[in-house]
Amino acid sequence: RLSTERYYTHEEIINYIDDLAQRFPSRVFVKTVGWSYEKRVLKTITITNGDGKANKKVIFMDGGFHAREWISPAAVLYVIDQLVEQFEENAHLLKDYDWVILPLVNADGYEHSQTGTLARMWRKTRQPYTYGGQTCYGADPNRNFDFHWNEEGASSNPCADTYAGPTAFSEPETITVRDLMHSLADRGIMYLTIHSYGNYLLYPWGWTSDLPENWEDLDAVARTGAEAIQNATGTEYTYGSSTNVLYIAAGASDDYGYYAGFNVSITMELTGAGSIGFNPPVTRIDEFVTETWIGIRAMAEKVIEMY
Ligand code: 0X9
Ligand code: ZN
Repeated sequence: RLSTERYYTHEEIINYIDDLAQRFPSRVFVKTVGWSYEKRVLKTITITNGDGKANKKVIFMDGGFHAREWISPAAVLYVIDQLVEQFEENAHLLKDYDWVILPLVNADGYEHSQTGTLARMWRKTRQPYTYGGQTCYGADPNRNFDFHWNEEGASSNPCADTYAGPTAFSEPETITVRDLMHSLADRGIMYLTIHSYGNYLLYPWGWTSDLPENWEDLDAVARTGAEAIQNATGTEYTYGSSTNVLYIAAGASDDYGYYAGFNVSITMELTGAGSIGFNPPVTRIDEFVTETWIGIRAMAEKVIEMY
């Protein structure tokens, strides 16, 4: 079973999903969808109810965009654990929907951030960019998408933490997410991308303060998630459009997923306020991932009722 008592490495994450596919061959499928810059494998796990029906609607979820946000892949693994191991009680989430999950997008950055204190706060990917004789590493994967790429809230400086990259989709990791999105878009109802921290449920747009056409639906989904968490644990989540409740930042995956055709697109910024920040102690992983699952389950139930 999944351990919520420590943070997994990239290799452990891959082994964990591979093992589930071995144990539940009629319901769980693992697929190689790409490779990181440093050639780490990127795999999705698709979770179904095993009825063999093709072309169901899809919830697509990812984690680990930003290297230092360790609680994100941990929370995504917990969602996988619940959908697979607690199948009976979550069967309603898989009746008309398949879940496609990429638990760790930025595998290189994540591994780098596990190499010691100096690297702990790493955010970006690890592809080197040379600039005026100086080499800086990585682009911000959440500024690298080709929708209003490199506009507000993104940097052209390769040494900046919000570097948009030399071009849109300069990073193999974001190409992987893009291709997945396009392959799923015609069945894609909800895209969920898990970050930390700050307790936010954010929906498009993040490149403008304007709201998309079905913003009332997006608001209802985000509110449902926030209320479910508040009722269960008392933790407060703020919900609204990215630009209006957090900050403007263009070229992110949430805007791209919505633009690509997902009806609902949500960035969830998990708990970890104050001194905990990006570094929840291992003793609190369980508390945070359980709380996250409550919110995600409630949002999925709402989306299933609406779409
Ligand atoms: O800035 C980001 O990429 C996200 N926050 S984080 O602290 N995890 O880096 C927020 C992204 C919100 N979405 C858009 N601005 N489109
Ligand atoms: Zn993030």
